[in-house]
Amino acid sequence: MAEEPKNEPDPAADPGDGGAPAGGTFGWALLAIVLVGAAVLIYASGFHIRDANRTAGGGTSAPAAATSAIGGPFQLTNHLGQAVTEKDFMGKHMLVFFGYTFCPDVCPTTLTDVSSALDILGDAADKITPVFISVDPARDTPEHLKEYATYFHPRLVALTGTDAQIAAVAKAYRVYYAKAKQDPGADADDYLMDHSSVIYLMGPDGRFRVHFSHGTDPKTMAKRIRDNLS
Ligand SMILES: [Cu+2]
Repeated sequence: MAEEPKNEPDPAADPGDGGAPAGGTFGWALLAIVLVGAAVLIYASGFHIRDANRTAGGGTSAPAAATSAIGGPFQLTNHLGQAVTEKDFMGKHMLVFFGYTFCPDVCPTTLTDVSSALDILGDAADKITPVFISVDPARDTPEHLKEYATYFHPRLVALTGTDAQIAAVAKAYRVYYAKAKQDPGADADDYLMDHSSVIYLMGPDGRFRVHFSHGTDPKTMAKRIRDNLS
């Protein structure tokens, strides 16, 4: 009854078993491992690119860790010259966009798209306040914003403030802005602003819901907004 198979050497594990054939097998195995590794890398990088595109362009909810801190308290002045805070916008969704009225392309396009999306939403658009926050308070006075707002949407609220107030709200929304380099001979008042072009949908509680990148078509925007209305 005594069995001692465990003590027997396993022939399959014998490394001295035939040089050339074993080396060939090992070579193919190595190649397979390399190929699988490459496939994994390609897949991983492809996924990363796709994910980055989605975050940048699709209007999908961004990862909670990156977005939970978007938004917050602010003190600004609206286009009627009234002081407002984030509390004045609670109870409705805010569709927030940062820009400036002298912007030659991005801002007018975005505001047109936002207005179109609200039109597509019909009655549901009443639950949303479109908000334009200036990153160029030096030129965007309330009077100037009032005139500008009427070009786009009758309910568009345009906000400006002191340099410090604008810096604070931009930081809260993680928006970048800076005066672009001027041409050497240009007027002091003749300048462009670089700025983030993300549109944020905030909930009636003031919390971030989804964002849209510049160029999101109004239909897509309207659908995503509708999905996020509470
Ligand atoms: Cu702009």
